[in-house]
Amino acid sequence: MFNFFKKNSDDLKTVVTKTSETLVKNILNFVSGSDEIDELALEEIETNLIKADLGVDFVVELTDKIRERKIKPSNLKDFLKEEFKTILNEAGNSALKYDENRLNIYYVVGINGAGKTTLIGKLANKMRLEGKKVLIAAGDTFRAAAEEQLEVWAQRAGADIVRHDKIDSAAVVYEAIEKAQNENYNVLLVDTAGRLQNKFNLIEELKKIRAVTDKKAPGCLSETILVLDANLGQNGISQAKVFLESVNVTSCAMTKLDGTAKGGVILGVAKEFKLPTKLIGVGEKIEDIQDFDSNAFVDALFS
Ligand SMILES: Nc1nc2c(ncn2[C@@H]2O[C@H](COP(=O)(O)OP(=O)(O)OP(=O)(O)O)[C@@H](O)[C@H]2O)c(=O)[nH]1
Ligand SMILES: [Mg+2]
Repeated sequence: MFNFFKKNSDDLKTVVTKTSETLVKNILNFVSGSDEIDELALEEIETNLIKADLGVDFVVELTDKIRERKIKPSNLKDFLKEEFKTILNEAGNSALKYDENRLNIYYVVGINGAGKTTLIGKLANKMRLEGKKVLIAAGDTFRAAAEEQLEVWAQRAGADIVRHDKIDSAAVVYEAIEKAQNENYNVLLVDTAGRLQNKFNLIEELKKIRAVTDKKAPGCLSETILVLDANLGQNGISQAKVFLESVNVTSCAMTKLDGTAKGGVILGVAKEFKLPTKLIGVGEKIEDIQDFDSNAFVDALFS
């Protein structure tokens, strides 16, 4: 039953169907039947790759290579596949960092509505099924009803939660770390506020949480996970820049990959920020989370 999350490659193929059309199929169809890739075809390739949210710089780099190396239509598929795998692997291709001999703290950050709280619920459930003892800190003390929403997820996942209405998030995290240490939890997941109306306050709050963690549980911060909504594509990246620039983000969770044509943004994030995607959200249910496997992702795009 613990393989319940290891969706097979057919499922991943279904998830990336639309992305695959924009990113790969349209391009390959356009050049098929030609002997060479001329300027018109290159323009078409460029337009499609930009539409697929790869990021302009990366797209220009790819089309330059196609031109310089005189890639033939029959070799375009292998060329793109290789390039995509290289970019993803350069950013890193590993699971979330986890040390079984200590408490593992994960901060979950990102803009409003990206899917942070949902991801925490799914991740708590996944980790519980892996046999880990999981505590959640309700660090979003800002948005009304945020803590109730998190509590529902915690119950579903069989995880415990530390929450306090209306006190500051660093105080919640302080109390959660104390509980986690006293009661030997393996994992502490920290939900955070996503509001961007006041960037300064948001970042100050995250820095305070960080200071509390470094003092009370030095060396225990395993990952700072940036949650991005795949539907926002490149826009999501620009909105999340505030996090990339001011807190030490170590990995990305790409949510709402189900049904979007903008899944190419995973490549954009890898290219622009050398940020590995380690988790993907593929639906609204608790089991709709997968470890990201870059080779399987690229294979699914081209299958
Ligand atoms: N289809 C789909 N929907 C998702 C996924 N992840 C989250 N959602 C939906 O996205 C919406 C926002 O999710 P939340 O988890 O509340 O987002 P948040 O980042 O915590 O939002 P704030 O607390 O307001 O900053 C909810 O309706 C979720 O059901 C996913 O992988 N697929
Ligand atoms: Mg939330």
